[in-house]
Amino acid sequence: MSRVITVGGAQMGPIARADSRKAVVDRMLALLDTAHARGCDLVVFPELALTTFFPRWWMESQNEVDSFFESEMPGPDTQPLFDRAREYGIGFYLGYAEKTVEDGETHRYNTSILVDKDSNIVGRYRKVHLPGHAEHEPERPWQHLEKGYFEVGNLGFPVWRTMGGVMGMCLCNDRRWPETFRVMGMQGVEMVMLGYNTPAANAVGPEPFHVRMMHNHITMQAGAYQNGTWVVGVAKAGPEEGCDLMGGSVIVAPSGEIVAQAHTLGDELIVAECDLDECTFNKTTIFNFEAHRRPEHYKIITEQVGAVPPPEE
Ligand code: ING
Repeated sequence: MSRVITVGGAQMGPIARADSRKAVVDRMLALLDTAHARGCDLVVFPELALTTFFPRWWMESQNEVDSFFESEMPGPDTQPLFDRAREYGIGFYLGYAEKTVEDGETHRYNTSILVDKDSNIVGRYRKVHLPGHAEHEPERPWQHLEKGYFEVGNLGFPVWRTMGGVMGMCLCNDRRWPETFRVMGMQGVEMVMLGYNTPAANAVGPEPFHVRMMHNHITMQAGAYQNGTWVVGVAKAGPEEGCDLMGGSVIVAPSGEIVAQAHTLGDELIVAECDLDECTFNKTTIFNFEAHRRPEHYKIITEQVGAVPPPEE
């Protein structure tokens, strides 16, 4: 028995600050058309896919910051995406900046949604691991103000039974933290979708590009292997407003093998036939959690935040 879903990773090239939502959605519709032509059941778009990566700038005006957020999803600009996906019978993952009012309070999250083949929003995730800093650091070549523009996600790392399997989501920096994949692994996840905006260079220190690309891939390969799950990681890539973003979008099998990889820094669809039953081997042998995990020895992971080395001699 196999449960194959054909998955498309819809990498996107640079989005300019001045690009309209319509111009961006038109590019996403073109990627969706290609995905349909290539028989995709599910498409994964990048993190913050509707706008340029705006946390790279310090903005005093909340109104200016809010111009990069969506107050409704779908809204007039994004409805065409939902309509075309439903016409094609394609589910999709979409990363965007969410502005929402809950109990009279306005909240802003770095969010992804999972939309099923009937265009119903069946899942929502709000980014937990916000990298960078909250205040303006003018000495940086570019800012990374996710801690200032977004709240920490309040939904945890849920999974959903949809698209014929157990699906999970995360966003960008989340992939660097093994806890992200393990929490979903503990819920039997079979495919983790994530989008990312990752600068090709480190703003604060020397780190060769090939090392950063290795980090990009090993985090997703390890997450896949150690939890017996597929991982689909999709970049917003290319030279965007003076900041080079890395590409390297991949589809990773539960074995940890990369089965599809982008080779450009532009709008590019990568496709793989993903058999969710390939998760079973790792989940029932080497990573049979019930048989092998020893949580009584792991408590420090949830009870402590920072590392505490032993006292100096
Ligand atoms: N971007 C980067 C990421 O985690 C980063 C930020 C890059 C942090 C490299 C540490 C090292 O891929 C986002 N948006 O999280």
